[in-house]
Amino acid sequence: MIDLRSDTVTKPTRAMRRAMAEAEVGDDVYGEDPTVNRLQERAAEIFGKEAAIFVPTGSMGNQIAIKLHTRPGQEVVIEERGHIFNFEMAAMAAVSGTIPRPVRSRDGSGILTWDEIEAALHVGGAYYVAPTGLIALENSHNLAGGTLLTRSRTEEICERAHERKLPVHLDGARIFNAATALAESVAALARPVDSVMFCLSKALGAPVGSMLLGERAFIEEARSWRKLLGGGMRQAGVLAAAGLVALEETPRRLHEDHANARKLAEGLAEIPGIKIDPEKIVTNIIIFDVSETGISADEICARLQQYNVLASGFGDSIRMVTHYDVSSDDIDVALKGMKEVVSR
Ligand code: TLP
Repeated sequence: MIDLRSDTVTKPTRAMRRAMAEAEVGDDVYGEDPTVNRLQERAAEIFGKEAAIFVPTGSMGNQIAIKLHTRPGQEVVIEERGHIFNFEMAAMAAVSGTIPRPVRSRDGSGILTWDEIEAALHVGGAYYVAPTGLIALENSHNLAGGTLLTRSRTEEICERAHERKLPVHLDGARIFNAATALAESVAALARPVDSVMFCLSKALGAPVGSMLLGERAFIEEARSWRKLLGGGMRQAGVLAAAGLVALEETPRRLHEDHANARKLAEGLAEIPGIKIDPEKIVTNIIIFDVSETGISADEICARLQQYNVLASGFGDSIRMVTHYDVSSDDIDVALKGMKEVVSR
């Protein structure tokens, strides 16, 4: 199967499996797992942040950050297709007592300007309006099609937010893809934000795990919330070992996934009824509208399975995501399948 549903589907590499088998472990609830500790130190070093904590999922990392930055009754300003708003259930309400203030990006890129954010803020206004507690950014932006938040835009947003004493959290589930596409370091992209979450289990290919990074005191508090939410793992070093390999080895090859995604987008653009601008595909996520094919997205995905290709339908659109278990030849197979499915 050529699995383009997500980059979460990758299987651990041989190096990861070896590292997992040989990992030195201890009880991480006591802070005694040497491999988890090494992963946390290494992530903090790479990102230039004071501290990091290993969490089971990206959702838990994001939600702990929201919990720590806000208090109940506040709003979280977020782009309307943001993962935190759309795919983490109502966790910000259930866990933190906050509600999202979704904002549309006028240019459709999913990347907000400061003016768009500012218009949605409630800071120091009428007492009967829910105050803004946090601004949540996403880089790359998943549901907008892997789009990029540049370093300068991040800096501008954070500078203005901080002038208003508002914290900024970055959902950097795929920040290594963003860094690769922008030719920036992840540290440069994350420098101005108060906290950043990134996933080891997405494009980097580890089987499980994400990291939350920020100031030391913030990460200390995050440890309590991770435990409260049921994320206090014990000999988690077996997972962290794969995460360390993912962190050290995978970033340098992400450009291959981006090239495969562009190739896929260029091929899709030639299929009648598919709407996609290949120029806009800059990382590993491709989202394209299929409404003019006369076949529903779900039906196209179901028929694609006969060609051993898996993709996900989202309304009128299909999402395909490249990763290290998808080769350039697999892209040819997927394109052939799409052409036949749509023209039948
Ligand atoms: N994204 C998944 C699905 O939930 C959509 C995927 O297949 O892309 N932030 C971003 C930007 C994400 O894309 C995801 C997962 C998360 C957070 C949550 O990570 P997990 O699944 O580890 O909780």
